[in-house]
Amino acid sequence: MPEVQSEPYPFRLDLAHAALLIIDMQRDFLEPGGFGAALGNDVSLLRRAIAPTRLVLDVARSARILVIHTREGHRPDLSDLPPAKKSRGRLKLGIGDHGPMGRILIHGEAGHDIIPELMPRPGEPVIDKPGKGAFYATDLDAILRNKDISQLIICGVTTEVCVNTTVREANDRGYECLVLEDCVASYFPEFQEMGLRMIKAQGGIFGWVGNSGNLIEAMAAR
Ligand code: TIU
Repeated sequence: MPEVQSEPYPFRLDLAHAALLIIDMQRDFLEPGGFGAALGNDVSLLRRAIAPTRLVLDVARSARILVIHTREGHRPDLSDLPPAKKSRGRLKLGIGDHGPMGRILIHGEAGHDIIPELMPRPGEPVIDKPGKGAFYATDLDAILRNKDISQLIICGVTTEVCVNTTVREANDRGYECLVLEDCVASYFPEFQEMGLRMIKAQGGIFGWVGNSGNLIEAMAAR
């Protein structure tokens, strides 16, 4: 079994039972005019995760590892949007409102789509999630169990919000998570650092933290 250099100790990658999970690499978070920008954030901080994630995606596809993408978003009639989420932030431009890339975080709108650099291929499951965690109100757990997956390699945005929430949900469900630090990103440098430290502290209380180079090296050596 290839060992991926990571913290707090090497991650033993079981390729037959591993999936790559790419979280919410959507235009609404990574491009100007979307939800991330509406929250007052500089989206350029997230874009540094694109190139390394693309490399990992290519390697996973070549190795025939299951690739799963997620998107945060809501139905056009907003019936799956909790009023508390809709009102949060007292935003001028919030979820469901009309922005430069269509209605913000709404299924079918341009901004809700995954960025072109990481566009899913046919056959790669895309999980539409109404919450921050990818397990809440989705069929992700069923898909992973049906495909006998027990390990998740995690990329995506943002580190302290949807990535951390998903890693915690996955950990409680018995999955082993390897988070690639250069393939996840935050609008806040201090949350990037602390979001990763929270995962790997206390003997890897939620999982492991490595990087794209460690993973690609381990897979090449196998
Ligand atoms: N605002 C923020 O940092 N993130 C989100 O709202 N969603 C995700 O992290 N995907």
